[in-house]
Amino acid sequence: AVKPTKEDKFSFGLWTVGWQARDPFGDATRGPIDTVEAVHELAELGAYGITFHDDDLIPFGADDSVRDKAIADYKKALEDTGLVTPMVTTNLFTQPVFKDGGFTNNDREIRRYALRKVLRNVDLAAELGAQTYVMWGGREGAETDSAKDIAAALDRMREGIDTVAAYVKDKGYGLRLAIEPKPNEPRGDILLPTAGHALAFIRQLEHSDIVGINPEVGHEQMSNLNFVHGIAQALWEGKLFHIDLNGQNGPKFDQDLIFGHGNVLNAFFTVDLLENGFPNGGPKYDGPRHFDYKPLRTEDATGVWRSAEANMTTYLLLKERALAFRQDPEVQAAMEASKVFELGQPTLGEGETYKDLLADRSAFEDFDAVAKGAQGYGFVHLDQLAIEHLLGAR
Ligand code: 3MF
Ligand code: MG
Ligand code: MG
Ligand code: MG
Repeated sequence: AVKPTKEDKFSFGLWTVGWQARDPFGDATRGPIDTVEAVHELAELGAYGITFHDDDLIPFGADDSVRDKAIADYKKALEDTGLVTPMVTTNLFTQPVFKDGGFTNNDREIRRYALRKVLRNVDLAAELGAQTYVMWGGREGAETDSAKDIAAALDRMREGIDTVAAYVKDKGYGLRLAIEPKPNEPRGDILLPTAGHALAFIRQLEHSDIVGINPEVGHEQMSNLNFVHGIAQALWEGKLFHIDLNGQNGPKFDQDLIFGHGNVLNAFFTVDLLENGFPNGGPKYDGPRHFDYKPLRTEDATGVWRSAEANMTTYLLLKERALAFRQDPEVQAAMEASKVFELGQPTLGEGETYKDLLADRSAFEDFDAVAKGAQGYGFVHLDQLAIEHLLGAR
């Protein structure tokens, strides 16, 4: 049951298994990974997809012949393995030119260059048949409140994203754009820091119809937020276009641990929502289960592939337990007793208006607030059932 197959729709960023483990205090502990080898290894392990930043596949500044060869080799590896590329993204953060950002750099020439870099890679994404184009603005931010006009920066962000969206529509690419929120790191503060900020920003776009979000477990948890609530609100708005799964232990630097190797109970409910949907129905996620993690710096090549496998195994184990949890009659009864399904009923009756509500004495004048205040909800019992399922005790 825990052997991944292509139907599970697991995908990995090329930069995840390819991470050489350079950190702010230490050099690389591993050598570079060959793209073709990575495609073959991931296919072997049971993944269905691989994703990349332009610079992961094609070295920054490479001439056309190097670029063409890198793309041709990659395409051949995809053909040989049956792996697909569901998502593509741009690196607007590694090179010194982007140290003050891409779309929101104070320097206008750099903003124009950043846009061209994105449009060029959007063409490649479309050529490879990707469905989603992710935008993580890692350098779109500041360390100082004096040097960045936030209103102007948001104007430029909107301009940049709308320009890319207009291009995608004009070209008939059928791609959707997904903003990836993150509160900080590498910038002291990053614009659109949480899922909620990004969802609100999207409403200001001209082309908001093809723009959604790509939330990452660790990014929301770095802000001490509940990841399940974040993706739930995005799903509810029809805006969960893609997802970055990984692990994090509370608010600290971006850990990028293996999925589940962190807040495991929240990981359980993440999988429960993705696989089982909302208890009262509603939109369901059917996109890739994409892992954006880093193999620990302590690992060698063997450890890298073990860690890739561990993401998928953990997901499948959680899926098995989440399905058992929802199917357990005791859990269903506990959810009923906790009034989880009652929340799915509209507060006003069918056709009822506030006038009827005002006329309903049982709603207020005759309502016994003291008695209702004394009732228990049984949430602890329900959550304990979840823990017992998670621990394999049921
Ligand atoms: C950084 C990230 C990024 C994004 C990627 C877009 C380098 O914390 O999460 O990974 O996921 O740029 O997909
Ligand atoms: Mg990240
Ligand atoms: Mg992360
Ligand atoms: Mg990410």
